[in-house]
Amino acid sequence: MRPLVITTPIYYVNDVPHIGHAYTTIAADVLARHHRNFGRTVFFLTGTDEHGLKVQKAAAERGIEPKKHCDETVERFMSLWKRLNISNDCFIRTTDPEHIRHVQAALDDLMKKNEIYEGEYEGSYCVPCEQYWTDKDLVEGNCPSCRRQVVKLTEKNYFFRMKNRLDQLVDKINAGELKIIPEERKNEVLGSLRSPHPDMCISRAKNRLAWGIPLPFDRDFVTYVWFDALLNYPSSLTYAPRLTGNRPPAWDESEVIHFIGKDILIPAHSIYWPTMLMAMGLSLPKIVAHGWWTVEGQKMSKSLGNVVDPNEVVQTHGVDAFRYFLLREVPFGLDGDFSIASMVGRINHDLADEFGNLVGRICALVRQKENGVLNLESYQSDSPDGIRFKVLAESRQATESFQFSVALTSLFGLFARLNKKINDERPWESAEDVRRKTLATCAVDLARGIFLLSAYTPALADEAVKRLGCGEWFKQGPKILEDDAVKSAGAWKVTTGEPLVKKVETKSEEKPVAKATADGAQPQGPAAEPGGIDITDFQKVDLRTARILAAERISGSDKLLRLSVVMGGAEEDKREIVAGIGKRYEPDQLIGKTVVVVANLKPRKVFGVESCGMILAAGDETTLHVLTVDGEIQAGIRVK
Ligand code: ME8
Repeated sequence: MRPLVITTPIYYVNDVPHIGHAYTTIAADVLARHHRNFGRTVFFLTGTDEHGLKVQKAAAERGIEPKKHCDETVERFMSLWKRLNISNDCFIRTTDPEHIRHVQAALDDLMKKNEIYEGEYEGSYCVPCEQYWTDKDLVEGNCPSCRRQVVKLTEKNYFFRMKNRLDQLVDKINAGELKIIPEERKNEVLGSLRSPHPDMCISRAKNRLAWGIPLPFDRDFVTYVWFDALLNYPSSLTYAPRLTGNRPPAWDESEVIHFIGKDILIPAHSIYWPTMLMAMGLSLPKIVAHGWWTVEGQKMSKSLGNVVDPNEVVQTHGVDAFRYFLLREVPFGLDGDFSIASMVGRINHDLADEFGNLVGRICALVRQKENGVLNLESYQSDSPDGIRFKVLAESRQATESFQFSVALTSLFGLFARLNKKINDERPWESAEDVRRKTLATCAVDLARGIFLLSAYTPALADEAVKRLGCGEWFKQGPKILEDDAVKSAGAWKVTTGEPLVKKVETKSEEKPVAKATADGAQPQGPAAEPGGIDITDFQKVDLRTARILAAERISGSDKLLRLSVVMGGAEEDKREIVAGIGKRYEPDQLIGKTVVVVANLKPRKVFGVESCGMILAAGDETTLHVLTVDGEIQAGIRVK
């Protein structure tokens, strides 16, 4: 069977990784682990996209070199993937010297083949933002970022001959040579290909954007970031051995699967990338585009302050609960909504009650009734619920066709059936031969389920295997799924102990929260919570540093000020907050201050102005002081 190359997008190094990035990477990891478990050679790539204007600007704001900025921010991704148990074979950064050389060699080669030509680019340019925008990006004819007027500019640039390949691309999609999954996304791509697409402009003038890969044939230009970034997929295969010591397979002899979110399917992965591959004479991949996560019904955004940091989620609920939840909750391909309450539901019901409890009760019964050693000779392979083989095969098939939630549903269906079998057959009081049959059959089938589950929740699966004492048997790999594998299973020495999966206390969430009083004002003082609140309650409040850029009085009110604050480097990090501090502060006194805001309050209208957050202050209307921070600190940093 051909080796498998599995990739994630290479994420923008400037971003703070959130559940969206974690989702794609975990899904890719599950597929990689699954195929490795079944003996297939897998090479799994992830990394960061480090060139471009945003990085250049962020570094300039910090007064450091872009590469140094990237070296610092890339750590967020590297450490998160370690923490989430991601088994990538290589981590590529587009600033790796080998990648830069690879991109330049590809450009040279395409230039020689006349796939790249010099032409004129005409576009709408925003002078303050130093950025070209397409007509469809413009907002009422203005720059979508700063809303100022754009100017029409025409300048020399280099283009990749993409247009002429589009008919061929449609044929290849229809023939299944380029696979786009799921089907609806494939149809969207075909729909988009019915409209004209111009050749791709692959250069950016260096005097405006210096932080990029210089074009080898014209040093006044750097490479367009998407052209550079997409090439990471084959380029990293060429130098992975230096990074990791692992020898990757060659592109053309592998099956390549790109996991991406639906945001970067059209045009980047479904039009630019396959036409680039065609021009380079490389084979076409499979593209799997998943849906979009929102948080408690809202789009995740820094300005709404609702970006979920996976580090915080796993700190409280554990890595495997997070991995399980993301892939179980939403059919892959569809959009999903993240909430801690739904995750807790899954932990308590699926992981603790269904799975952890099954492992725990089998081990406890074996300890009580069999002196802790499970003899497998009584395994009943012809048991009426031999349906298990069908379930295991279905689950395997679902994982391999990217239907992760279906795969988990069938596995947990098997666990539920085994729990029911124990309830029905009552091994704690049945005759010895019956009891042994029940326990051996349930334990073996549970272990087979764990084999398939291990790609999803590797640490939990390892612990369950230890408890069941079947580690040696597991070393046979997928053979254990075969009917007669029990013959070689030996005897298992079980271990009992703490529950395998601890349930999450939900009492505090069920308690009524403090209600608004009749006149709409919030009650004074903290909500009654005997014994104090839990740390998770505190973590629900997203406190961030924010810098006040502008302040003005709201006419008609003597205490309300309208503040424009910034909480990061991007335009979307700006927001407006209405604060009742006008009796104590003049607007001018506030400009430039770094304050602390509650960033995840639902926006609400105050005096006709939408207020997105609340500034923390101590004291009453006339004596109050806004909370500031000790020393210099960036805006947008979480206050803990
Ligand atoms: O686009 N829901 O990088 P990026 C689900 N550098 N997935 C999400 C998500 C959400 N709310 N938010 C982000 C780039 N993602 C380019 C890629 S590849 C050659 C270059 C995930 O940091 C999803 O996989 O913006 C999406 O496609 C990706 O992060 C975008 O990451």
